[in-house]
Amino acid sequence: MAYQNILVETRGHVGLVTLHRPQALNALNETLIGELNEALAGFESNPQIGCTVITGSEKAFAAGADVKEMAGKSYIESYLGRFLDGWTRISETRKPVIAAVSGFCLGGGLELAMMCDFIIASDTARFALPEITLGIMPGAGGTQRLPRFIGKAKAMDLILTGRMMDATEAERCGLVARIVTPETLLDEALSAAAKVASYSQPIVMMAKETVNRAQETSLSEGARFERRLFLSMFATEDQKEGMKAFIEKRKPEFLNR
Ligand code: DAK
Repeated sequence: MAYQNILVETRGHVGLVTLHRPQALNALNETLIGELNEALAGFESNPQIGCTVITGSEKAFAAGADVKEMAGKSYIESYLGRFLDGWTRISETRKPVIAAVSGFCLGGGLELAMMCDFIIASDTARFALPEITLGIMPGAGGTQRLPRFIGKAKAMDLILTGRMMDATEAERCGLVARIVTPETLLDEALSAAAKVASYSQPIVMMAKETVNRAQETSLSEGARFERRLFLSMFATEDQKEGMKAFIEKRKPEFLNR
């Protein structure tokens, strides 16, 4: 499948999507989001793929939604045309997705990164939700996800001032899982993804679903959900294989069932 705004490849059991609109710092237009959804759907339905990495260029993961595409829209045109509806599908993926971020990660770019399961950043990464400077506020989950990552005080600071945060601050406050050098960013992300993909796919998917529950429910409901899925894992061959392999001091061979 030939895409205009992204590059798609597989590396072993890992899917790799590179955002590729260099002339616009990977600004996320409707076509790009549609292509990204299509690529992710392809990886979701491919049993060979266990994890996906989304990355951008060294200068920009993505500088936000495409302001030039948004600028002239009317309310009624956007509402009737379901403008920007495609964005939510990214957060509905069941297999894990890792964001590998270098350079600018702004607005919708940061919202996209936060829809991934975790962010690995290079030390050049810069994060912001600068929508306020454009006379709007974040609209792809930023006002909801950012406080869950970094707490209300810092989220308010970023959303109301529009300021940029560097990688060190982003890691310190819990937005970013790891910081690496720009040269090693892709390798680190691909090797983390390969590790995830080496485990039992259904178990990984259940673990992802369960951690995401923590964001959406009370502690007791979340723990109950965890218990149910945990016990259901004993109905899989992979649980038997994983534990048997440990006892026999060998590498497990997971069959994804
Ligand atoms: N949109 C369109 N074009 C962009 C862009 C963007 N977000 N960011 C950069 N570009 C373009 C620039 O216009 C420029 O194009 P030409 O002038 O060469 O044609 C080219 O990329 C290079 O950018 P600069 O010349 O500005 O490069 P600099 O290094 O000087 O500055 C910068 C880099 C990242 C600081 C600057 O480009 C910048 O401030 N960019 C805009 C950042 C921004 O405001 N981002 C937030 C956009 S609003 C929703 C979903 C998503 C959203 C909302 C709702 N729903 C699902 C409802 C998201 C909204 C947003 O992200």
